[in-house]
Amino acid sequence: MTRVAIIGAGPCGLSMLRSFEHAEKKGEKIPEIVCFEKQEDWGGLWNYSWRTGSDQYGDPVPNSMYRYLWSNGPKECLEFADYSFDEHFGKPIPSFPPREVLYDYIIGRVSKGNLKSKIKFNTRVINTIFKNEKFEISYQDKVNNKILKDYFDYVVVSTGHFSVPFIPEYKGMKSFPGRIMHSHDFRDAEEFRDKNVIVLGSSYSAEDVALQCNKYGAKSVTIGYRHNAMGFKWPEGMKEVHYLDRLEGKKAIFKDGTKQEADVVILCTGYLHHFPFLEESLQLKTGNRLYPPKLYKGIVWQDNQKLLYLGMQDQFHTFNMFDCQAWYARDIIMNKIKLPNNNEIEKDINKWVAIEEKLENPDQMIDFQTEYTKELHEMSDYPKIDFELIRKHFKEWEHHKVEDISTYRNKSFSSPVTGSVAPIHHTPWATAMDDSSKTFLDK
Ligand code: FAD
Ligand code: NA7
Repeated sequence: MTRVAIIGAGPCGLSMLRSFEHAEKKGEKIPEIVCFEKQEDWGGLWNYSWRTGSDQYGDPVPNSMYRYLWSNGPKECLEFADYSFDEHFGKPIPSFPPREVLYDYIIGRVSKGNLKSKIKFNTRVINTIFKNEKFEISYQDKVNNKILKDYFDYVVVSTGHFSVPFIPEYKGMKSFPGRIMHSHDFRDAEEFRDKNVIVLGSSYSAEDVALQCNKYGAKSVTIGYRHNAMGFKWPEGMKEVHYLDRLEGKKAIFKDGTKQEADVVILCTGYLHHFPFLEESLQLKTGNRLYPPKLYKGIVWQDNQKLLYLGMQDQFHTFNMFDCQAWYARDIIMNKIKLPNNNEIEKDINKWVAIEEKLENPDQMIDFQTEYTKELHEMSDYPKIDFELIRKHFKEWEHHKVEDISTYRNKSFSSPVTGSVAPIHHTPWATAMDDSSKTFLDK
């Protein structure tokens, strides 16, 4: 019998498990599946952990999410086609839920069957080699500190790529008397109340960590961008300046001449695609981009087509794109989709990469990833979902952010699955301090 290893039980790994469950429910014979998850529970980044550094077994903590994290895009854009928000919550809910609410939704979909029994928790894959037409996986049972081996026909890598921080060094860091940290270790903005906070970076983490610090009472927040300013209309107490030149004592000195008193520097400088658990010839090597090279349809490893990667792209689309990828990967594994020859594979990858390299603005990037997801969607029996509506929502959301970065989370969108319109949340995001499910779902 075909044996499949899934590495990671975050949203992508769970999409993979769910795709097989769908096929099984239709009466199809599915392969034997073993999912390895190094944490003690499922949900990936959405399974919040207070821990930073390493866990009780000495294993690096993968979690990068923090308290008070609210969805950074409309929930309607990530909705599962086979499990709507209305179905899970029994009523329409607002468009930008906090982490705990989204976690509940992700887990709700997979909790009903027996998928959990396919996952080995507290189990870290430490090495994967391909020999004699099989993958040999070595893994550590963390609780008993035992190293074991198993053999598989296919491997699905769904370990995410926002867990291993990229940490640059700036002049003066060694003697800076305050705290220097990466957003990977950021857990609670309350810590920075009344502090002068420097945030470096110009992407999602910089934007959200800076806003969080401002919202929870930082004295000042100064964002230092390297290439392109985010350029939002920042609320009082925040500013965006050009690139940190150096730290001198407690002063942060920027290339544009700005000097700012600093208590803490938070590096929102992104993450590494890091796969130390794969032999080198199997490792995807890429930065955070919309079409990493060497992946056919963004999934199939060009040099060994029995190795499949999920969710390795930079992401506008998330959960339903992961689903489309998983359904496609499942159909390759189950021989329902035949891969073309190597030339065709090469040509297809090059085509997507060439388009991706010419993208200039968020609207074009949204179009690109929507086209990619739609193409995948058409190749499997993933249920109906309105990706045109999602495209429209993403563009509207981008424009809301430009209008006012403090209010975009107060808006409402309609479901691409059920058509229902989200109610406006009872409290505007800027003054909603309590992010518990209970408070969010109240009324
Ligand atoms: P992950 O969620 O990272 O899950 C990977 C899993 O693999 C983890 O459980 C990990 O323990 C496991 N694993 C890793 N290595 C091994 C190993 N060697 N052996 C066994 N198991 C292993 N997306 C949104 O849609 N909306 C948001 O608002 C949003 N906010 C975000 C905020 C932050 C701070 C970050 C970092 C990301 C955010 N994202 C958001 C994107 C997020 O990456 C995706 O939503 C999603 O979590 C990706 O799922 P994944 O399964 O690919 O990876
Ligand atoms: P991203 O989106 O990969 O962005 C990384 C940012 O880091 C980007 O703005 C880079 O700016 C910046 N960067 C990288 N190196 C440096 C240095 N040396 N100095 C200053 N700035 C630097 O990662 P995020 O953490 O923001 O987002 C990850 C996920 O979290 C995302 O999907 C969200 O859903 C939440 P550059 O443009 O290269 O100058």
